[in-house]
Amino acid sequence: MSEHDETIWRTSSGRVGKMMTILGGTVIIGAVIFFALGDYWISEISPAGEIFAGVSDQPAAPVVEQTGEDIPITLDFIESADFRTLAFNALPGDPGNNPTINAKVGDRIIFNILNDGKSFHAFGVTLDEEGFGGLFPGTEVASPSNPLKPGEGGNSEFIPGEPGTYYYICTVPGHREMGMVGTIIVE
Ligand SMILES: [Cu+2]
Repeated sequence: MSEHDETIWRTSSGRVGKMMTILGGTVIIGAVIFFALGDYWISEISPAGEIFAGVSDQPAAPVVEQTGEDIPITLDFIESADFRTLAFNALPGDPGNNPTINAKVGDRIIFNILNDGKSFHAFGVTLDEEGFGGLFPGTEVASPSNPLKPGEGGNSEFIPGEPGTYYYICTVPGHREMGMVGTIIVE
C-alpha cells in the first residue's frame, strides 16, 4: 500500500459553509449594485431592443403640410433626486409638470428640448398609449441608442395631420413609465 491510497480530506463542512457565505454575499452585493443603478443599465438600448422600438420602422403617418400657426414649446428632461421619478419641466405636483399641449390640425409644434438631468434621454411624439415605439418622423431628438447626454439639447417639429390625442415621451425604454410623458391634444 502506497501513501497515495489514503483518503485526503481537502475540505470540511465548516469550510463549505464559509464558501457558501462568501458566494451568497457576493450575489447579494451584486444584486444591490444592479438594482440601485437599474436606470443606468437601461440607458443604452440593445440592437434587439431597437428593432422592438421600431427605430427602423416605416413612417407612422404621411408627412403633413403646415397650414396653421407655429407653437413653440420648451421641454426639459428632469429627474427626482432618487431617479425614481422622471418628468418634463417640473416634478409631479409642481406647477408646469409635463405640460399639456393644445394644437389644431396643421399647426407646427416646435420642440426645444434640453436634457437638464443626470441620466440619458431622448425625445419623440407617438400615438401609442404605451411603450416607446410608433414615433412620428421628424419629432425625434436623439434616440435611445444615441441619447442626449446631460446638458445636451436639440430641436424637432410635429405637424399633426389628424385630430386626436398624441403623446410626447422620452424614448429611452422605461422612462415614459417613470413619468416622462405628456399629452398633445389636437382638434
Ligand atoms: Cu429619459
